[in-house]
Amino acid sequence: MLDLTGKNALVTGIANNKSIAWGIAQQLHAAGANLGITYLPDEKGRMEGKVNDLVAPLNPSLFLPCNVQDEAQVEQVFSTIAEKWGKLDILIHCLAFAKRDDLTGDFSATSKDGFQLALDVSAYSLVTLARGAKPLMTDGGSIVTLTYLGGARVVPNYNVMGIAKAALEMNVRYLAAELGPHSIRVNGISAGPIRTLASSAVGGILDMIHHVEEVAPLRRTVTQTEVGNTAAFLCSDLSSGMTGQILYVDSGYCIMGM
Ligand code: 0WE
Repeated sequence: MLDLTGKNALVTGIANNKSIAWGIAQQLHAAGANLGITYLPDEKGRMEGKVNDLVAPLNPSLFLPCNVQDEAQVEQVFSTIAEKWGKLDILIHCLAFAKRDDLTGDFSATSKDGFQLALDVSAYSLVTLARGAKPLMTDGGSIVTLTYLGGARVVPNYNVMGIAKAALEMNVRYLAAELGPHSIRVNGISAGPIRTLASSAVGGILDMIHHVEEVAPLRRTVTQTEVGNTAAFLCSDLSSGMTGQILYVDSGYCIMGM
């Protein structure tokens, strides 16, 4: 059975109870993992309070600020893990950001700073976190990131995020090749569209969801829990032979041509 008891898992990307990272954290907890949670700090500490209240039932043994654009904060996260846990087994990367203006209109209008911001937060951050995790994954480990079909095919308006996800998916493969000899596996989950804080800010997300409900083989969208269960599988020994893969958890949508 799927058993993560005795495993230390760091989960990034929880913003609220709709976050995919929240679905993952709950399933890792249900499988017995010991959790560390990071949140994106803001000036007023509102995010810290909200996320802290949300995750309290999962009894995280670490709760830390982590803005991936600030390498000093990332170093602080891993030095705390080294001190408090001694080793890390699981790293969940569920982070993305692009400017709203860059998620609509002409892709060719994407500015250099908008492009760099999206790739920095959404793709380079996996490299930063993997570098920090590597020396702590002394018993081997599993790194899981979240991607989307728009990184492999053209999805209207996904624009610069598509390029960021393409880079992220290639990061998965290069990291898997480097870390495999250390028994660290790196995989991605390509989730179908889900209503979250990020996706709800995007115009037309409801139309996309209705489209999936009409054409995907399962005739419905996927849930945060389903993505969480796949993440738990990728973190467990049940997937011990898999690395460098992108798993589609999308009701089968991506197999369709029409
Ligand atoms: O990866 C994502 C969300 C990415 C995202 C969303 C936002 C909205 C608010 C990144 N940055 C921002 N920045 C903001 O200011 N998804 C897979 C969800 C998503 O986003 C889309 C989608 C889908 C699906 C954007 C356009 C078209 C489809």
